[in-house]
Amino acid sequence: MSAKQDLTLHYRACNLCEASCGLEISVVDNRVTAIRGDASDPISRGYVCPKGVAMQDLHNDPDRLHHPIRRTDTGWEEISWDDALNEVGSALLAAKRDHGADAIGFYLGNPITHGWGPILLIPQLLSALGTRNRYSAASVDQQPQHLLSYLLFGSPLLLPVPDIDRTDFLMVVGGNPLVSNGSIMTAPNVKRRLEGIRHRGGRIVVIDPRRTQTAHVADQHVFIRPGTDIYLLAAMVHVLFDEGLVRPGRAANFVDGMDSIESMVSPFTPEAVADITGVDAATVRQLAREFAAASRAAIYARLGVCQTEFGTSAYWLIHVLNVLTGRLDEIGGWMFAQPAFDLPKIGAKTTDLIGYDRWRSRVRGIPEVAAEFPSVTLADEILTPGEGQIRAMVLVAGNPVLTVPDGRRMDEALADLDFCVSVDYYINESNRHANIILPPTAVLEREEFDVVFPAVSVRNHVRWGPQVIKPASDAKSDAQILTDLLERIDTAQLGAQRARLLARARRKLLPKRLIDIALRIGPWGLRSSRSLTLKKVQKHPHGLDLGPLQMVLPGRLMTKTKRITLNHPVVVADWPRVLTDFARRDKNIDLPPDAQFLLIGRRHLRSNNSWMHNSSRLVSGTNRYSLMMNPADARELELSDGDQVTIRSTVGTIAAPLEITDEVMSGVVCLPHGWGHGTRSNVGWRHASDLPGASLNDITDTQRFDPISGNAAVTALPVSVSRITAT
Ligand SMILES: Nc1nc2c(c(=O)[nH]1)N[C@H]1C(S)=C(S)[C@@H](COP(=O)(O)OP(=O)(O)OC[C@H]3O[C@@H](n4cnc5c(=O)[nH]c(N)nc54)[C@H](O)[C@@H]3O)O[C@H]1N2
Ligand SMILES: Nc1nc2c(c(=O)[nH]1)N[C@H]1C(S)=C(S)[C@@H](COP(=O)(O)OP(=O)(O)OC[C@H]3O[C@@H](n4cnc5c(=O)[nH]c(N)nc54)[C@H](O)[C@@H]3O)O[C@H]1N2
Ligand code: SF4
Ligand SMILES: [Mo]
Repeated sequence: MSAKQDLTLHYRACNLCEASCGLEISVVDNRVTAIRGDASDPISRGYVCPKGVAMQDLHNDPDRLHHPIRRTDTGWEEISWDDALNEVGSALLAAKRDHGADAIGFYLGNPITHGWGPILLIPQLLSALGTRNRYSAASVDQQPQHLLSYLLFGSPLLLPVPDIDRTDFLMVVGGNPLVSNGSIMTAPNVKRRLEGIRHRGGRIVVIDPRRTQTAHVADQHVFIRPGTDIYLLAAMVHVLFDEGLVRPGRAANFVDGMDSIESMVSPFTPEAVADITGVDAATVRQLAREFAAASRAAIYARLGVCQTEFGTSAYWLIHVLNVLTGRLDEIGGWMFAQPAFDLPKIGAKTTDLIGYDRWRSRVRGIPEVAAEFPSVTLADEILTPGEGQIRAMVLVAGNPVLTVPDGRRMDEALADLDFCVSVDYYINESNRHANIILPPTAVLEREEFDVVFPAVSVRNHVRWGPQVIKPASDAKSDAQILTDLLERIDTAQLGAQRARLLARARRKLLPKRLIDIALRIGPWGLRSSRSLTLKKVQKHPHGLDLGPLQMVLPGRLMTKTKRITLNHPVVVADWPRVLTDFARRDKNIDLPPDAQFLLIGRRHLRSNNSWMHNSSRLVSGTNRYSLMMNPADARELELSDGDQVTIRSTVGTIAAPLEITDEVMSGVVCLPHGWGHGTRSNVGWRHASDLPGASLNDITDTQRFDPISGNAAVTALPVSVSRITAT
């Protein structure tokens, strides 16, 4: 038989970013030979980005781990799954027995958010372990959004998205969807969707300290001084009140506390914020007026707003602007998806996600958000002796040494543990300190049902992801690894008989039976005309389109009162801090004496946080590590393009080649994170380790964070830059 006859085509969604594009995957002899966009996918319609195509490299990568490994004095050795899981179970239970449950730390990374397995199993594992020391990448990312969704709408997972397919005016603040492909906004082929706005005669405005790829396709780009969005947004709200543009519409029936916001924003006149933000007063007024006047509009913000010291209060103003102008839950506005698997409800009812500040972190007293502490204090909790000190760590799909502020200290902390287990298929900068690494199957080797991203999609949809290639017979998925570990913990804690019963129930229910039940009782289930069941969903290999977003409020609110308290006491209590900072900035004290620039981050279409740099097809050309600087600043410092420079913060110093470009505003420098694989020894991704670069998070600061949500403030980092002189 020729290879051609062996070729089979498979369809499923890409899980490398939130866009969830449909893929057409060619397989010959159980090997991926090509990946294309699936033209029949009703949501992504054939779009695919270079990462989706490069997914095959992940499956064919010789550096990928396929068997559990254990660290020994002389290096890593392969061990059996049974030995590995037994050792992990005993070590975690020993830490709990000797030091208490909080001695076990848990860090969940970003890449496995798509699958049902980790999402449904991790809460069970955490509750069996009983630890409060839970951390995730969310606290270097979107924690302000979760907290505000909990405070305003009643579930941290009830996250509104801009209805970009029907809006006439989209304001993007601190997001670069053309590169990130949309975040907390599942919108495959964002470019086509943004072009749609302009074809309808609408407008796109981008607020960003860099003229990004998204800014290039917008009608207007406004440079803003990093970290000052809160003042621009407050001034826009001020203009709405001042000019009588507050028109909440239907929301007035279920939103309380709108009037009191007027006095909160009264100091923030367009004139008062102009020097601080770098946005002149006329532009602030124009933005507010245009936003208020558009027939359908939404203001959307992401990392540039969340990753600041005022992440929660600034992002709150995004909600306020949408509510006051009548955009909440209106077509073309700020809407909620209706996922077939209703995670905002199921997650809220079956876990301890619902809540805020029920307990605080031991060392720095930072409030929990959705039962998590922020990653900015993980190293403190490992390195500070005392009751509750973390001594054993579980790392799942994460690389905190490169992705959490002050990576060097995180590195030190992980090296200091008594025990560390990682669930990951690479030896990365973090789990090189692990005692045991448990490698899961990769995406195409497992069935997948996305329980997360349909909840933040700009169009309702559902799909089942079949297994495309068969893994080795002894391979385990993330879900199987977690289940096996849970069984061992249960056996030790509950006794063999009860553990066996629990395990049997779990195996019966997960995943298919549970997904089927969730679909049947969900918004598109048996009480709707769609009558969705898992079987019906599986009949649509390209995914099932459930149509545009629908108005769901106030019915979908999960607050106790079924109303929204817009002037929420948590935000009101933070306001004096905002006012104090404003007064300080007003006196022009913006940078510490020895800093010249504010550093911002950058993402590239062919990079993905700290990983996928082992794929040679992804790490060439423009996907590179460089420090962007405005020509005027470079001239003043007498620096030339390509110069090697040092970037110094209060935390540390790293080096980078300079790239001079007027893309970044004066006073701002810009560097990507997730690089620097060659700066640490014994990492397993060999190609990535040969690449130049350093880790941006070696100079970010764990003391810079939003004290309300705990989110890391990695943007607007004060730094100084100087040429490395040859010695
Ligand atoms: N300075 C700065 N820091 C940042 C950011 C920033 O903008 N600036 N962004 C932040 C954001 S938004 C995020 S989300 C975090 C991400 O932070 P992390 O989640 O900590 O890091 P990643 O690089 O996404 O995770 C990579 C690891 O997951 C593993 N992995 C990939 N797929 C799977 C899988 O299917 N199963 C398992 N078990 N493992 C898998 C990879 O092999 C890799 O080792 O970084 C944050 N850090
Ligand atoms: N190709 C690719 N896609 C990805 C990822 C990736 O690493 N690579 N990561 C994924 C993940 S985990 C996430 S969370 C999303 C993130 O999705 P986005 O938030 O869309 O991604 P970023 O490119 O980090 O966009 C942040 C923007 O904020 C700007 N910015 C920085 N500081 C400020 C500020 O103070 N104010 C304002 N207004 N803007 C500021 C930056 O210049 C940048 O353009 O992307 C996801 N998609
Ligand atoms: S944009 Fe790229 S990485 Fe993201 S889901 Fe689509 S193909 Fe995958
Ligand atoms: Mo993220």
